Amino acid sequence: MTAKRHVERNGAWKPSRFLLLCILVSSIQHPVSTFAGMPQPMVVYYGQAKDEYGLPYRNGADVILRIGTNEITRHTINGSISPGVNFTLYVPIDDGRDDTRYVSYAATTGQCVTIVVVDDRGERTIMEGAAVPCIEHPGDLLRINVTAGMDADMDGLPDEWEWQLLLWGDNPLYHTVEDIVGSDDYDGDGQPNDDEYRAGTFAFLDYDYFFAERLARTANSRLRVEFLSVAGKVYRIESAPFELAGWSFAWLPCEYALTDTGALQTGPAEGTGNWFSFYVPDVPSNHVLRLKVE
Ligand SMILES: [Ca+2]
Ligand SMILES: [Ca+2]
Ligand SMILES: [Ca+2]
Repeated sequence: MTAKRHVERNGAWKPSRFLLLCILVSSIQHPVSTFAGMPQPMVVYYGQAKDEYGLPYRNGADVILRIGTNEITRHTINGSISPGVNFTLYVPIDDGRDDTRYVSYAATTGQCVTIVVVDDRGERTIMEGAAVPCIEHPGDLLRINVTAGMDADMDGLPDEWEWQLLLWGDNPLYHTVEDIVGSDDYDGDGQPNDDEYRAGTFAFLDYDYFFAERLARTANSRLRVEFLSVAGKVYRIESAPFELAGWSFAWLPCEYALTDTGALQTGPAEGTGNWFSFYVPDVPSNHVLRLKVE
């Protein structure tokens, strides 16, 4: 018997036993709601952690996320998860309906977090500390690349990397970290300091810079583009119609394979620390290629 039929027969609404049973069962199914918050979709911080020289960690480091002094979660780096991503930090989110969390280490929206790296030299603060986003919405995926270095002169280059130029280079014009500027070309090899930092080449050696060292047609009629890669760095190859006017190119990802007969793919590839080749099929005439590193 439903509540509606009960009203029709007696003229006044009375809860039926069935309805009472439903209310009772409902309260039994969710007893936790009156004692603690409810879980919401996790927030995920992910990205690439690099050392003070801009080299992606391959192993031997933990990325830790804290709220205040409480550790919420950590990721022990063991290679890459995908090109350019070597950590994910899953943050459990509580709906914050009261002061009791559904798990003790759950966060709530509006809280801000800190990220640190622990490597073989201990705990390291990250250069991007002020850029780490706070928790705003359950289920957010938040990309943040982190660098375990210092940047006292706030030029985006780790000071440790800049000191390397001063210690190993011989350019008499530079004496302090403040003298090193990203847009300058310390070693005069044609590539600015910040490009060499990004590529992982030595910005104090004029014979070390990022370029395709070999271009060759293969037995399978593909174009082999070979370069010296840095482990963990992300590489892309793109093509565009050659336009003389304005030298503006409409770059698009280029199909490539990792061997001469391998399956074609697009998207990023991750460096190995050794010689690396893109095998590009059928480059249309009047097209140009470019090789990128992040
Ligand atoms: Ca700096
Ligand atoms: Ca240079
Ligand atoms: Ca160089």
